[in-house]
Amino acid sequence: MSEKKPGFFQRFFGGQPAPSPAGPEGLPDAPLAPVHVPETPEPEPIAVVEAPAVEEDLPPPGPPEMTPDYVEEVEDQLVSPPQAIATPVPLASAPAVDVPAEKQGWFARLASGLKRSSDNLSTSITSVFTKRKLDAATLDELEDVLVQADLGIETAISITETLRRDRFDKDVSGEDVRAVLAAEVEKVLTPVAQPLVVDAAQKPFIILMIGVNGSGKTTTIGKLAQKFSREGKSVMLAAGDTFRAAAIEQLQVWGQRTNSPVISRPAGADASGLAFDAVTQAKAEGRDVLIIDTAGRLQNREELMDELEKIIRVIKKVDPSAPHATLLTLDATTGQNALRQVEIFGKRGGVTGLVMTKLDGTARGGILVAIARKFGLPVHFIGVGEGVEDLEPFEAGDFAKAIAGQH
Ligand SMILES: Nc1nc2c(ncn2[C@@H]2O[C@H](COP(=O)(O)OP(=O)(O)OP(=O)(O)O)[C@@H](O)[C@H]2O)c(=O)[nH]1
Ligand SMILES: [Mg+2]
Repeated sequence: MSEKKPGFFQRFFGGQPAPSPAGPEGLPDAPLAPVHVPETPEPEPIAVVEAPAVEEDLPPPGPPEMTPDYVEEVEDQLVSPPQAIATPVPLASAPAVDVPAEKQGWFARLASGLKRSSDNLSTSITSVFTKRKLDAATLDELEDVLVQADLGIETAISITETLRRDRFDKDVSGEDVRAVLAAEVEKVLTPVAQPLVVDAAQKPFIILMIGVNGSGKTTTIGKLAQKFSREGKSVMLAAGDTFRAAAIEQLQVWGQRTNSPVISRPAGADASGLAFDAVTQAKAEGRDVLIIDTAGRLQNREELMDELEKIIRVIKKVDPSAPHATLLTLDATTGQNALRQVEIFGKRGGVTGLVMTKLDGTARGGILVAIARKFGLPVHFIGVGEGVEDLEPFEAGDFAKAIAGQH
């Protein structure tokens, strides 16, 4: 927490996202041996179709017209799992997990990541409060600034009302306002800052990762696998984004980096079937944690949300208490649309907790406050970079200070 090494700090301090170590497919550019994807014995006569080309920023196409039989069979004959299960990627040649040479103190990293959010706020606050007594016009201006920072109207009003009550007609400095802002943000975030508790009684503890395209699901899975492995838990990953071969390979790379076996099927296979296989196998092997990746889907694509419900239904057939955590990844750069994502994924996917990614270098970090206030869902982690170490448990006080610019 307290060590602070300037090199890494410098990377973030400009408020820009760190230079991407990612390759064209968003894969970490680590010195990895090429991933060998073994021939996978087909458990069922599953038709494998060519995964259609998907634009990076568009939602993947609807579920391939295939394998309904498989899932129907799964739902009907739950007593007998598929005869053969996809083979995990061999781990013998997996390289050691890389740890960044420079690791900066967490608060400094968060503060520098949120610098664009806090700078915007600070500049606006300073310009509103230079040489002015607190009057109604100033409070209105401040309210606009806070709303533009995505904090949400309720939080904006609550901050201006506190100032109106305590400081009306008095000299107020930008620093005073930042202190009230930090206190209010901390008050909103404290109830949602909850750690992800892995219940050891659940073997495996099943985590389903969901969210819109590119929100950081697969990367967060890699980071979580690293964290759990470090804690001595045995982790298995499931490549439930079966739409794209690249998505499966991306998870396999994370599996190698974290020494976690990855259950996969060829691209185009049914995601529910894969989830079924993975839960069955993780149970059979007595794994502590199973993390299931899913394809990115926009919340307004009905058929894709239907598919998500189907995945959950099939997981429940193997373990009615699962998924034990359904984590929604939210891209902090998205802004207001994140509110819709939480609402719809919450209803359709039964979200139990949030992970906000890409808080490094966004000017829109304030949205987390609006989300916390509106939904009250636990926020477990925040991501501040693409590396395996760039995931931290969410701390309300740190976040509040960082966004208010109280370094
Ligand atoms: N700067 C930064 N980049 C991140 C963070 N988390 C993920 N990324 C990057 O965001 C991009 C998308 O991440 P993925 O993990 O592939 O996202 P996804 O949700 O799995 O994407 P789809 O599978 O396409 O839906 C990659 O280039 C990641 O390296 C973060 O916390 N900070
Ligand atoms: Mg992905």
